[in-house]
Amino acid sequence: MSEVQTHFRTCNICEAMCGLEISHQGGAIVSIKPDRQDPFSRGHICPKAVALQDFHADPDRIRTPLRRTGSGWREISWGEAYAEIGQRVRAIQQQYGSDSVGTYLGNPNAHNLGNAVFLPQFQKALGSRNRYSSASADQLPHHVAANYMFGASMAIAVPDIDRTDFMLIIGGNPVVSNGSMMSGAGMPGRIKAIQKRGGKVVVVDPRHTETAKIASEHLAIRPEADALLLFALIRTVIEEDLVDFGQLGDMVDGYDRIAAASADFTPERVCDAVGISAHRIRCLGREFAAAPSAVCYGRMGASAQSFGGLCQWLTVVLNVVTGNFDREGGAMFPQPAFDLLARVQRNDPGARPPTRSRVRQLPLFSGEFPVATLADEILTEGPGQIRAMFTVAGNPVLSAPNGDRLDTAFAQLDFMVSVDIYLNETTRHADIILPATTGLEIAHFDVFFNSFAVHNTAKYSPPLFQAKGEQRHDWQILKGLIGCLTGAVDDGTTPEMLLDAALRSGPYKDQGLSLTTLLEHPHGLDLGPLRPCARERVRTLNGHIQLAPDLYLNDLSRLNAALHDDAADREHYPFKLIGRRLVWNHNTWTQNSRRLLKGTGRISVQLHSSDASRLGVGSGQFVTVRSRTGQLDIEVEIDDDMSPGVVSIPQGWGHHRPDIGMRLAAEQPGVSINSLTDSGRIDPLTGNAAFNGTPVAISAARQAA
Ligand SMILES: Nc1nc2c(c(=O)[nH]1)N[C@H]1C(S)=C(S)[C@@H](COP(=O)(O)OP(=O)(O)OC[C@H]3O[C@@H](n4cnc5c(=O)[nH]c(N)nc54)[C@H](O)[C@@H]3O)O[C@H]1N2
Ligand SMILES: Nc1nc2c(c(=O)[nH]1)N[C@H]1C(S)=C(S)[C@@H](COP(=O)(O)OP(=O)(O)OC[C@H]3O[C@@H](n4cnc5c(=O)[nH]c(N)nc54)[C@H](O)[C@@H]3O)O[C@H]1N2
Ligand code: SF4
Ligand SMILES: [Mo]
Repeated sequence: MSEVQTHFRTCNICEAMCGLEISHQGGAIVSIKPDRQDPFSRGHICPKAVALQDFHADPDRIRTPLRRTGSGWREISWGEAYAEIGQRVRAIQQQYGSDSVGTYLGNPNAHNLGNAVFLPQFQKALGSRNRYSSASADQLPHHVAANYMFGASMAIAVPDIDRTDFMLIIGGNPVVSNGSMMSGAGMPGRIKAIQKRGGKVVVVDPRHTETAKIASEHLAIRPEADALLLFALIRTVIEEDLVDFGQLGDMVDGYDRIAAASADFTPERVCDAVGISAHRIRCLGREFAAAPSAVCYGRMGASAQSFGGLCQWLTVVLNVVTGNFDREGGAMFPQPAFDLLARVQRNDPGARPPTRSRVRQLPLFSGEFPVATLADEILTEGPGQIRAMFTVAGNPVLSAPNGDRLDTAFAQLDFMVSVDIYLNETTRHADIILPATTGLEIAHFDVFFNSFAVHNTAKYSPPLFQAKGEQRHDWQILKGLIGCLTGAVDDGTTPEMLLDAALRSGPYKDQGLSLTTLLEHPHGLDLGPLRPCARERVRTLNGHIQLAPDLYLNDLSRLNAALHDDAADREHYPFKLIGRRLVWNHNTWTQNSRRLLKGTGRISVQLHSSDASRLGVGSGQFVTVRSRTGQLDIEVEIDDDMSPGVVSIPQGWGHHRPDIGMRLAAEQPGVSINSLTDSGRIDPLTGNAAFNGTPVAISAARQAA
């Protein structure tokens, strides 16, 4: 019997970047524990990390390239796969143009070093402007605000959570999600620490969430009213003479336009629509401005909604006008070792209006169109129609708004290729599925999430296990695809080479940081707390923060209209649907692990007891939930954590289709919230999906439990 060995690595599942200490013996896992010496995660993990071994050993993982046949799937060689892909894709592009082949990139790409560095080359080789990703179902409004206000979409300021005295969390549930656009492990401890040092945490959320339960105060807001609240807070700060730019006084443009625009959104005017009293809003504005340091942070509830763009813009404005931007305890720019801003030139993003999509004229940001219009681009005939697709690490049939329509659209494509680890709701439509490695089988360095991290660190983890069967690394597959599309010969570049080059030219080059240094520090390297650096990182033409870009001011008439309830909508769809995340699953793909499935419990619609009694339904009973575009049956869970009139369904579920290859997941399929969400509901400013606030009707269902 071989000896027990120890391996240190970073968990690649979510943004928290937890350090793991893995004991293994003879190719089998003995234990997966937190790495207490990891300078970033400091001994934190969640239940999902332990499941990394399940994904590695999972017999349902795809191990060989698969070709769809009339009756099922046939294993093929890589040579055969690439030959067919090259020939079919080139033929389609020749006949219908480069844009006739679309791409969709899902969330795991952001956690994968090889994909981060080789996807741009793949996109270039394909040469299509029809690019889509999960970003437009998620954090796109953050990037648009960063681009228009700071000149670079990756210039994201994050809460300095470990030093702040006042944290205002709008539409985020870090106790369950482990933090997002605010990467940092052990969020519950960090939130409690704010209160222990005499500070305050206020959570604004229509649900009394797990985070609200450990916060100092919870304000139950009406769904999608956050931009109104934010404006009223800013208005309070202005009216009560509390504006203070701190160290940034000479680098802020547009304040007068903010002052003028905010006049329409006083606490007294917005309070009914927001559902929080004018008095409470004013007090909150004063408290925020008076705190020694404070930070406002908005996440999915404030992004994936009809005013996501305005919310993320106003969040920055509130931080700036109270002197809480680029200072300790406020919102700060991380300085990652692999610096994605390194090559961004000074520019003026507002100089030209964004390119628009073919069918719905939705904006192109960061080189992508909104996923909410992907089905339209496939189903609507005419020049420029998408006829073939590549999906890489994405499952939009379950994750995109009105995923059922995308299910129909994918079925009609001439050709589709998926790079994935499972045969699932999306990849089942592919003609060819290419099997990727993941988790314990890959090298890891977080290119993206170190750019959103609450503390600067760097860590590289080599693969622990070899790929099984014919599996290849995503980056090797991408290189193979580039080869078959262009005929280019592989130049031998590896992700490690590109990482090393980035480290050697990055912000820590003077300290001699390189891949070699990281290899010498298997627990990771501490690069220090966040420090003020806006003057180095802002990329606008004059180097100033742009507080009032036209893009946002032009959207304010829409916000004004939101002060009045849509009575017609309310009559047919009396409830507002919001999403929720569960501790034991990550989006749609971790459900094929027995231990995670067991921990999950029931997939239910949560509703307030007053709503349940009005509907005459009890916990455990099934109801039919209907939206303008879909319906589903789901079990009721009466829960007074919900605001009356607001109901919640978890995201990431619905593995019920008989022809998927995730056999465990199919045992407890749940339903997909995105059978209800409407791809017509977007934030028109950014094109981001507006999942939250979807109007729904509920009635008792016939189906038995
Ligand atoms: N209603 C509603 N919808 C939502 C959300 C919500 O809150 N509410 N949240 C949205 C958010 S924030 C996100 S990020 C999106 C996620 O949307 P997606 O990214 O489309 O969904 P995932 O479940 O993350 O899909 C991951 C896919 O990658 C595969 N995979 C996993 N690891 C690897 C790997 O290493 N390599 C490869 N090649 N494939 C891999 C999985 O099998 C799966 O097919 O969902 C969005 N959808
Ligand atoms: N366990 C687990 N962790 C995850 C994931 C997972 O699937 N499972 N997914 C990961 C991903 S991809 C992401 S992007 C992050 C997301 O991280 P978070 O944004 O922290 O997670 P969510 O649970 O989506 O939190 C959104 C919150 O917004 C609230 N909300 C809904 N509508 C509104 C509204 O109109 N206004 C306000 N103020 N609040 C509203 C919801 O009640 C919810 O509490 O989580 C990551 N972490
Ligand atoms: S919190 Fe995220 S990174 Fe940490 S162990 Fe859990 S899934 Fe992995
Ligand atoms: Mo996400």
